[in-house]
Amino acid sequence: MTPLQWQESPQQAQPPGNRSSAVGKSDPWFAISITLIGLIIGFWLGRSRGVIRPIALGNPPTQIAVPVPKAPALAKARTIKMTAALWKFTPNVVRIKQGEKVTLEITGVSGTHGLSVPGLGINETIIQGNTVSVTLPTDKTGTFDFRCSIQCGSGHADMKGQIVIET
Ligand SMILES: [Cu+2]
Repeated sequence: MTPLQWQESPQQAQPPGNRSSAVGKSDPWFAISITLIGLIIGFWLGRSRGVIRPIALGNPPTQIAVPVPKAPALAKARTIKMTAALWKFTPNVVRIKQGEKVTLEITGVSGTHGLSVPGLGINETIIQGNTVSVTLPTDKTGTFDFRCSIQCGSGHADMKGQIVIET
């Protein structure tokens, strides 16, 4: 047949109103079905790609310990300067706290001396013009005598003092 002979089929000829009312009855169910299918597919895809994860019941998260900050006074290192001269250590009494980080800096002013602290395992030689640094162990408390350990002349026996470590 020729294009001119073409006729609308009865269904196509129906007025739009009739058609929409016929489809309108099934519309809510169709929408609900599509929505449900969409949700199921979406959920399944999410699970399979790890986007949705089941709630972990057995394994608590790994705990990472945060270091406990020390008291500021103890955490900060302290340097105590001392001089060794003929014939005295200055200062000759050093007071520090248990656990404190202390470096003793001894400078030789005159003569050659030795700083010996038997109770703390320290014995250093201090030559005139030089500076020696010693880290003091502060884990135990007490009064630790020190003395010059090198024969330095007539006042050698006077060269003594104490390191006092307090709680
Ligand atoms: Cu001496």
